[in-house]
Amino acid sequence: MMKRRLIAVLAVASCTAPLRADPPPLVFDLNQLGFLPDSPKRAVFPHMSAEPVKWSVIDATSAVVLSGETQPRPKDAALGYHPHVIDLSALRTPGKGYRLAAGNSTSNPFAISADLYRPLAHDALSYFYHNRAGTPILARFAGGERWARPAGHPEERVTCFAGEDNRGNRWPGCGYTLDVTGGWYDAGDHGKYVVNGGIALWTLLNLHELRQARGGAPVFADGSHPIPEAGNGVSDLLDEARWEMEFLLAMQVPEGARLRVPVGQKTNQRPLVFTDIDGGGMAHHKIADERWTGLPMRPDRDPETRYLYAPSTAATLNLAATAAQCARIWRGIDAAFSARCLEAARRAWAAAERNAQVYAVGDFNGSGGYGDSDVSDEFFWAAAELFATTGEAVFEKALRASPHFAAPVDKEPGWPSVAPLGKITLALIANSQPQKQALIDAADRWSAEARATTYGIPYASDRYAWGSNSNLLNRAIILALAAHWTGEARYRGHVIDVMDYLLGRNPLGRSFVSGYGARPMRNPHHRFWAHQIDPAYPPPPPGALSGGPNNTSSPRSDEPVAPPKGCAPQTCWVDDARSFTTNEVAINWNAPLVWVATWLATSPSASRSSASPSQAPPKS
Ligand code: 9MR
Repeated sequence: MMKRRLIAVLAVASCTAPLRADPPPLVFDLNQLGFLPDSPKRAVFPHMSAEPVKWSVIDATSAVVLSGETQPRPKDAALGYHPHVIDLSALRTPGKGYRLAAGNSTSNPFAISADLYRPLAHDALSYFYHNRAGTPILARFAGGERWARPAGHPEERVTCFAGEDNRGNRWPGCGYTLDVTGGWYDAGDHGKYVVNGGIALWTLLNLHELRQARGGAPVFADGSHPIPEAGNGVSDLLDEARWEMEFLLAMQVPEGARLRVPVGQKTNQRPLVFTDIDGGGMAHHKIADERWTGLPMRPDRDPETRYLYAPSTAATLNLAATAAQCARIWRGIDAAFSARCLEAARRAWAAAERNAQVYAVGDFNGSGGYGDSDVSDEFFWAAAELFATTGEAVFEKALRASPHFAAPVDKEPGWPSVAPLGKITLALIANSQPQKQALIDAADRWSAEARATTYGIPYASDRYAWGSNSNLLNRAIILALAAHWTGEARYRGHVIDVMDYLLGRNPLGRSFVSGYGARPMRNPHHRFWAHQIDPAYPPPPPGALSGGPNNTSSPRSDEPVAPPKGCAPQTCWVDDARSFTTNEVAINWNAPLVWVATWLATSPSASRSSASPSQAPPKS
């Protein structure tokens, strides 16, 4: 890790361009896009006084269309002010150029529109095209020349890392090479990780499956979205997802391969003991650079040698789960691909059962760890997907034997905690009432949290972890599913609370999504969208989500720029490419943004209820 950060600091120090100044603060914290006509609409007005304040909404002609008084909440100790809630839900007439006014303050213009989230759904999905490895990124799909680039890592034929890691453990390598060209880059770095690829891919595929369950035409119908495969007769969402699925399949260890890996060891201790295993069917944990590169770095210029790293049980189960999901989705679309997925999923499951304790350990230089010492949830998730696809008793038995089967959903999904993904699949595909109920119960708890928080979000904890914005979105997915199953509007209201928060109703008054809102995130930690570091590089395209506030693992000693010490939890964020703990972007964070934005663009309560995001939006 250290190396990457040092190089990044040097790159910054040698750069003469001024860092882009933040736009001036807004006085109202509100969704900077605006609101859906039929949704709850709330803004927060930070104020030192506890007395209510009169407010009004004016339209584009400056006519007052709504007015009222703020609802002051008790002073928030960490923020140091009274958050005054402004409820403008009665404003329903579609239009642009509305402004909120109170005292001497006037907000930026916002819209009331049923189409509010349609462009965001597309741009958030485009994130994945932009981050494809192994193929040139073409201007006509990327929204302009500045985001075009040559293929990164176009011929990724690689073998396993052999040699010493940072702790002096000697890794033995493997006797083969794999062609793992393609897939998506994980985040700001150029690593490709099966564990994180798994949840990101599952999330996009689940969006497709939810639409199937609702009985509508596919979301992102063929030809509606700017990617090279548009027009091939398959939904563009599935085309994008397949780009990653093919990569995950390529990460599978060849049949019969013997490997020496650490078994049963959960930490990077020294010495690691290597055991000979039949690794056939497992999935390599990652393919990544041997050493960290700095910012900026166009992927085709990456000078580092890339290696496969040892397989892990968690990666193998990510492959089993997503390949099983693939098998049922592509059954009627491409039978050969579906069969290939199912065969890979079965082999991966068998390999994980045979090698149930191969944890991702090893202290390597050029990539993140994605280490997880509890794979019981990965076993549950994979069994759920295999059961939903095959209906076979062996998978049902594995499910019922899992501690996760009857457990409540006590946490939103995330790359280390995937049990909820299995529960969602069992509820949605296998129509399991108990699993549905467990998810609805979680939605109820988060709904209660929303009522208790200053900014009205379904997340009451003061702990904002690395990628906290995705934790909120992953809760929003479950809240949306609860709305789908119960028809109760309040769940949808909390989904909107999450989007309101991400797009400006937060104590920073910032939108965490590039290109969206009056004060969007501009300077992500990303090796190509590195305009802040080097003006020859592009800014982020619209639709990329920042990881968000982090007060649990930020700042790090190797982080050149970080949020101020003692920051209030929701303000521990800085729009700076050098703050990788708060302002990185990643596939597992953008995937739930696609899910939620698409759901809001197409969900039944929206007035354009049957609409799919069908027209590609104009690119900025
Ligand atoms: O998202 C990951 C977060 O949950 C971890 O706390 C963090 C530190 O291990 O790593 C994050 O994942 C990074 C990965 O290791 C490498 N690519 C960039 C990812 C996002 O920052």
